Amino acid sequence: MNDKEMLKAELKKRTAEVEAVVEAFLPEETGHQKTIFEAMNYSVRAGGKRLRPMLMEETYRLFGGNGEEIRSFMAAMEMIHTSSLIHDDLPCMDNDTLRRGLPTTWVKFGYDMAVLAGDALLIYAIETASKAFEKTTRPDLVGRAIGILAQKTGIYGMIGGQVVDVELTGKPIPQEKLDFIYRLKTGALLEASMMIGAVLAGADEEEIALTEQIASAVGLAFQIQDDILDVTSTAEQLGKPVLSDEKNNKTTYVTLVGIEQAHKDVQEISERAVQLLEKLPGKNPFLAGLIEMLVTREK
Ligand code: GRG
Repeated sequence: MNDKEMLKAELKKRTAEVEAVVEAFLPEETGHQKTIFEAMNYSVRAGGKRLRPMLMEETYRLFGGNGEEIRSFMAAMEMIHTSSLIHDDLPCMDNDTLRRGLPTTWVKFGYDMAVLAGDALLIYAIETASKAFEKTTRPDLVGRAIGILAQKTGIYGMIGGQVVDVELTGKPIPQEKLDFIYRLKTGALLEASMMIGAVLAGADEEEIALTEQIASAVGLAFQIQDDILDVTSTAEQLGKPVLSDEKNNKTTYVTLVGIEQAHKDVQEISERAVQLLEKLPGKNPFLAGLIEMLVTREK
């Protein structure tokens, strides 16, 4: 096996391990409110790359973490990510009917239940993260990690980014605002994932700040790559070249700078991330490989 194949095989194994962790924290589907449990679990179980909990765990390991408390945060992070996807797919947002190859939550359970499933997963994520207090000798670190989780999800993080994105849909977006949207909407949860790994493993302030910078670069490169893939897959579907996200009438990085420049920027930003990663005290070759693979992914 060459390096790329080995990394892929390792990724498959680790994805299955992360899925088992997330699964362990999902609610049981019984009781009068059973429908909400079903809608939550359906959405979380629908698949996905499980990238955020994986980055969290790998960062935790890089800083020497070896406890159990990371598990509830990994599950919480995937729940928050899923809650955002459920709301993002709603008719009042992107109005998407398919996600991860399956009917979206609102199509399957109705608009009302999808709103509630997103809300439920968001708050159940905090309940889940709080379970880490039972597994730690450092409640101060768990408390700080919960703070990061909330801050990077909320108005100064993902939700803040989504607000600007929604407001500017269909309008021209200057580069500076697009950067803001990407850094918050996509970047903030990746930052939280890696920072929480570092915090729980006992990293110092300088290391936590460096980790945030690495994750921010990964987030930006990841979102630009997403835009590139949107353009190339739409072009494939339509059988003609396209330059923008024609489906959603959205300004993207590719519309602003063109596809060639977008490719170059992804390369440059991801190289910066890998260089910064090398400055951290520990080594985790899988984490470096994972970052590389994410930003060069082809679907
Ligand atoms: C209810 C918490 C909550 C939020 C509502 C809708 C909204 C606010 C925010 C939307 C945020 C959003 C959808 C950002 C896009 C981030 C992104 C690149 C998603 C795709 O991530 P992948 O590729 O997906 O990791 P998989 O399917 O692999 O998990």
